[in-house]
Amino acid sequence: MRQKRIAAIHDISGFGKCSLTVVLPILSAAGIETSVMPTAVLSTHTGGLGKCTYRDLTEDMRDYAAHWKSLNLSFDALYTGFLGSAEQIGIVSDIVDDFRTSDTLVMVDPVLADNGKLYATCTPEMAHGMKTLCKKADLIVPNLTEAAFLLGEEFYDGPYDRAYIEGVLHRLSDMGPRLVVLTGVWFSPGLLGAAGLDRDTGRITYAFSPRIEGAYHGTGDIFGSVLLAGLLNEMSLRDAMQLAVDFTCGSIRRTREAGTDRRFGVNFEAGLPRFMEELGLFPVNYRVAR
Ligand code: PXL
Repeated sequence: MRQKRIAAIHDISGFGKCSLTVVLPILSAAGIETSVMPTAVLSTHTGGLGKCTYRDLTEDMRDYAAHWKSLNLSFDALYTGFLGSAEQIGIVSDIVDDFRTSDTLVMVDPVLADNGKLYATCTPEMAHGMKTLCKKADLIVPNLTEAAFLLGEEFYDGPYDRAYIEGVLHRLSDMGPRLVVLTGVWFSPGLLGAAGLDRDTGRITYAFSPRIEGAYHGTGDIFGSVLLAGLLNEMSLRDAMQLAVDFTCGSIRRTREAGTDRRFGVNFEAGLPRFMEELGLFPVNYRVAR
């Protein structure tokens, strides 16, 4: 089997386990060659660890992509996440146009906000620009706060009902993406998970696992990486969603049991052997060339 290759366009936050420091290990463990285009370099994420350094790499990105283009590189997926400036949205949009083929899965995680609030570095201009990027995507993976920003609707905290969630899925898909996976979905207090719409089949599916209290950093990036790993390993949308929900929930459970500071990110590393086994890659069927 040919090894798949993706380009991951996210920031590097040195400490705190989110963006490229989780995307890269998870996709590599899934046997996927992962090229990275850092959008910014920070000492930590922006979620409550004090004043972080912030090196915006907007100026490098066009040349970076032009170099890749000169090497004739092709990608099975382009996976974008946290962007460092409003200008980067247009640059990433051009990169999508340059590298997309009929076989490329363009996955946009519109990293903007959580729990009803924009992240510290995200401006309303970025929220607006992110809409245009989402229009180009095959798959978007917003949480419910991001969905509200994209749709220009009021965010409200759950519990949600199916009519609301399914309406949001359809309204987001009407913007352009064929596949929409919404995170942070709950109908009753004990279960938390994701809802997905495949517009080609019209099917809506759900994946849940037991809710563990508390907001942990980087879990959206972990969810997105596992989802993409599942899809590129030929799983159905539903199975990839369940894999991603279970992996994320396991990472949070381990971290809560260890009593780790929530801002430090979650222990996803201990879940990697089982994850590889579920993808059929470990221990006996390692399909990627040894
Ligand atoms: O996980 C999303 C994310 C990515 N990158 C940076 C962040 C955050 C969320 O706070 O601050 C720098």
